Amino acid sequence: MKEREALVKHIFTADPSAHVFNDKIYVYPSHDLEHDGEDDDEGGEYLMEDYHVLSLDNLEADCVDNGEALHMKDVPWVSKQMWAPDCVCKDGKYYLYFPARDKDGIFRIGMAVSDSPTGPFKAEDNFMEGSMSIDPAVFMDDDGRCYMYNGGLWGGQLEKWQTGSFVKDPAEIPADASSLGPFFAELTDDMKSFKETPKMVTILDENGEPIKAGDEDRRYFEGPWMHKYNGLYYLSYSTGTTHYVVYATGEKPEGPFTYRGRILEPVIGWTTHHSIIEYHGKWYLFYHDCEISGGINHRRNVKYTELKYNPDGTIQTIKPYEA
Ligand code: FUB
Repeated sequence: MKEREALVKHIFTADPSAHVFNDKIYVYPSHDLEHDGEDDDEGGEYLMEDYHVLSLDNLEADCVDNGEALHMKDVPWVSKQMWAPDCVCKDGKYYLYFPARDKDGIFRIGMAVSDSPTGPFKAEDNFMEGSMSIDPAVFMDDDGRCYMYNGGLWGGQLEKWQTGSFVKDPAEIPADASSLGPFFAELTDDMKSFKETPKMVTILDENGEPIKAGDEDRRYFEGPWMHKYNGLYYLSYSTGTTHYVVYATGEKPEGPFTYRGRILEPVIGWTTHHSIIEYHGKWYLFYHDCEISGGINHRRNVKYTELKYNPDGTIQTIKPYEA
C-alpha cells in the first residue's frame, strides 16, 4: 500500500482504528454511505449502518476489505449512526466497541465479540451500562488492563453529559471555563462493562492549568487515541473546529495529560480522526480525508503515513499534502 493513498477506494471509509494482531495490520473504520443529505452541526450527514474490517498482511501488500462485520439490523438497541469503532484483542477474542444512537436518539457505546479479527461480530443485546457519547478507543496496557477513552462534542453529545446525566439543551460552556475531556474508565475482565463510572480526563497547558474551552487550537473535541512510547502515555485527539490532531502526555493512563503539540495539520474535509500503531519498529499514523470525494464531508477515505518522534519524545508534525 502506498503511503497517503486511500487504503480502499470501492467504499468510503473513515475514523480508522488500526491495530497489529498476529503480525498483521487490521483497520476498524466507519463505513461512510453515499447520500445527498445536507451537513449540519449535529453530524446528521454521517449516516453509517455497518462496519467492514480492512486488513494488510504487511505495508507492501494490498489492503483487503473483509466484508460486512456487523450491521445495525443485528444490534437490537441501535436506531441509527454507527460511528467510529475500535477493537481490542484479549485472550484470543476480539471485542469491537462502537457508538450509535439508541432508540431515544442518545449516543451510547456497544460491544460485539468475535473469534476472528475480521468478524463477523455478535453484538450484546444492550449498550454498555453508563456509556455515553461517541468515539471509543480501547487501550490495553502492558499489564493487560484495558481502558476506554471516548467522547465527542456537538453531534457526539459530550457537552450534554457535564452533570453526569443527559441534558438535552445545555448552556454553552464559557470560553474561559475548563474544557471538557474525553471520558475514561477501566473495563471489567469480561470486557462487557465499566469497572467504575466513566470520568472526564483533564488536559493541562504548559502552566499546569486546564486547557480552556475557548482554546480551540488545543482543547479536546473528539476522536481520542491512546498509545504508549518509552513508558509515557500519549493521548491524541481531534480539535474539531480547528481541524488538528494534537496530543498530550501523562504518567498514568487516567492522566492528567499535558498538551505537547500537533500531530497532523488539517486534512481536506471537516473531520479529522486518527490512530497510531507501531509496526516492525516504526510508527504509523492512520487518518482519513475527503480528497477523493472532492471535499464531501461524509465521503471519506482512510490513509496512513509514517509518524516520527524527536529524541525528546515529541512528535514531528505531519503536513498531509507535503513530503
Ligand atoms: O464518523 C462520524 C464522526 O465523525 C466520528 O465519530 C468523529 O470522530 C468524526 O470523525
